Amino acid sequence: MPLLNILRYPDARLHKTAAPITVFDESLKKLVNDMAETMYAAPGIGLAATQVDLHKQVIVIDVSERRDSLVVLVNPQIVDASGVSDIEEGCLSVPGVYDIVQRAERVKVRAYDQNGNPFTLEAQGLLAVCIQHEMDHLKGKVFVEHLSQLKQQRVRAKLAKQLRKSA
Ligand code: K1U
Ligand code: ZN
Repeated sequence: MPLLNILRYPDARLHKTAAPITVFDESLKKLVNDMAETMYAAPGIGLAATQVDLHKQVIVIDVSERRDSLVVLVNPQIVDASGVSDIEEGCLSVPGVYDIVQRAERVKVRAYDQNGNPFTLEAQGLLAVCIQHEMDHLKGKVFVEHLSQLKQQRVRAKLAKQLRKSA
């Protein structure tokens, strides 16, 4: 199975808003499998459908050390959030850039799995931060857009340099 192509910041398609899933069918299960495979291969701890140019509310996450605890979030909604976390983030769409973003330390999320079963997940620490990071992708927001204008300019310059080197 070929891996999905991950869009690179500042691609405008990363700013599209994802639509909710209305039909839980085989094509959704295939998308989830392909996204999980792409995330594990990258390697990453999360991936939002927006990053592979599919503008649907689908997220895969695995923050476990053994890489055996896949979390699938379809149409996720944060229903409660508390505390403050300042974990350093990275992004498969912004390679080589890491920075701290202030987010909630704990979140309660309602979502569906790939079979259409609703569930509630209470998360904290890295999982909570990753959920918020991936849900930002579904809203068309990339983590560097939480940083100061100066830092964003530096990120754009760094990525432009990377692009020139690889050309
Ligand atoms: O959204 C993405 O691009 C995935 C991103 C998720 C994320 C990382 C850190 C904090 C918040 C959200 C990544 O997975 S970046 C790569 C990464 O963090 C990692 C890769 C391999 C092993 C461990 C971590
Ligand atoms: Zn990301």
